[in-house]
Amino acid sequence: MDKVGIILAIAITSVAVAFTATGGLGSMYNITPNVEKISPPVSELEKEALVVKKVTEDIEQVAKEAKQTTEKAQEITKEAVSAKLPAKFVSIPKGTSVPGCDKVDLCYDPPHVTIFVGGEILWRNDDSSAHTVTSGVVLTGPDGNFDSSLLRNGQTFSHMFDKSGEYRYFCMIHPWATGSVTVS
Ligand SMILES: [Cu+2]
Repeated sequence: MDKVGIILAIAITSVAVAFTATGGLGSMYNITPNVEKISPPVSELEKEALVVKKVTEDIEQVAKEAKQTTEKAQEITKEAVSAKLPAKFVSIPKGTSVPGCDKVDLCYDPPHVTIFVGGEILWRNDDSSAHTVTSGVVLTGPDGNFDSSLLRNGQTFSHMFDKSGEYRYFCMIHPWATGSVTVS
């Protein structure tokens, strides 16, 4: 039974009880009933007690369900918050295709990012030349953790980091361009 149902049930019960207590239509119109009442199986008081007991049980049931619903909602909220942290953004700025960005450590901007386990990084190529975001170091080459392949101007690449550690990456076309992600 829902809340409205319970309120209705209480209202109807109250009216019925009041009606019976005052002697029904007979007393309302001050007419003495000339037909003997069919003797009820239980007294009016017992009937009333049963109704009150039933309503109380219904209210307890609704309260229990409401508590369970609240707990479930809190659980879902907690899961949603931990599951979807906003991605951190890294730009590949204009000029990364020309050696020199490495001198000021701005071939990727920002070049070093720290995130939590489960965090995501989104790279976007804001340069006119094509670049890659390839995990590994120039000396030993790609390590296979992630690779954007060729990103043209305006294209993006994202990667979610499930394990803690230090991830270094570089551009396959312009090897002076390097960056890193620290996952803690
Ligand atoms: Cu490049």
